[in-house]
Amino acid sequence: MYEQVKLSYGFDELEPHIDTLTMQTHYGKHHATYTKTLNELAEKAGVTDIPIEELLSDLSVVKDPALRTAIKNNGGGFYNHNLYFSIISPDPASEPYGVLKEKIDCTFGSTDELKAKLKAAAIGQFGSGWAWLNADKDGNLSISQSPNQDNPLSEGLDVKPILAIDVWEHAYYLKYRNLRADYVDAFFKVLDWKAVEENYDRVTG
Ligand code: MN3
Repeated sequence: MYEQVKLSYGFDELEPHIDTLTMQTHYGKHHATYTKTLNELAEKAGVTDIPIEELLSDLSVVKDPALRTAIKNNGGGFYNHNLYFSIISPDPASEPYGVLKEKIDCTFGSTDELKAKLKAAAIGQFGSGWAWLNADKDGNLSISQSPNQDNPLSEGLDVKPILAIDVWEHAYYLKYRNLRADYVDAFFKVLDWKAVEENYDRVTG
C-alpha cells in the first residue's frame, strides 16, 4: 500500500505564497487520485510490495505495456508529490547549510546561482512537468527537468531527486495564472532547506 505523505502543516499555512484552494485541490484531489490509482494498478500488476523508488527505477517488472505506462504515470504522480509536499513548510529553513551547502557552493557558486538555474529549468519545461535538484550516491549534484509525471528515476538517470518543483498548471494557476516565474519565486519562499538537506544525507549516506 503506497501512502500519501502526511502534511506537517495546514492547507492555509503556506499563504500567501501557495494559496489554500490550490493546496486543497493539489494535495486533496490530484495527489490523492494519483495515490489511489497507483494502488489499484499495483494490485493488478502484483507489485504492491516493491518500494516506489525501486519500482519507478525498474518498471520492467510490470509485463503488460499499458499497465507499465499507467504505473509510470500514476506512480510518478504519487512519488513526485510526496517529495514536493515534504520539502515545503510554513516555517522553512531559508538557506542550505552543512554538507549540502558546501556542495552547492562548489558546484553552482552559490545558493542564489543554484536557485537561478532551478528557476530556468522550471520555466523552461515546456508544458506540464517538473524541475529537479538531484544527487548521486557520491554526493554530486545536478539539475534536470521532466515532462508529465516522469522523474529522474523513471528516466533511468543514476541519481535521486532531493528537491522537486511542480510546474503543472494545477500547482499555480488559481493564484498565479500564466505567471509561472512568480510561482517559482513564491515556491522558494516556502522551500525548507532542512528537508532538502535530509534528503541529500539520505541519498549520500
Ligand atoms: Mn502537481
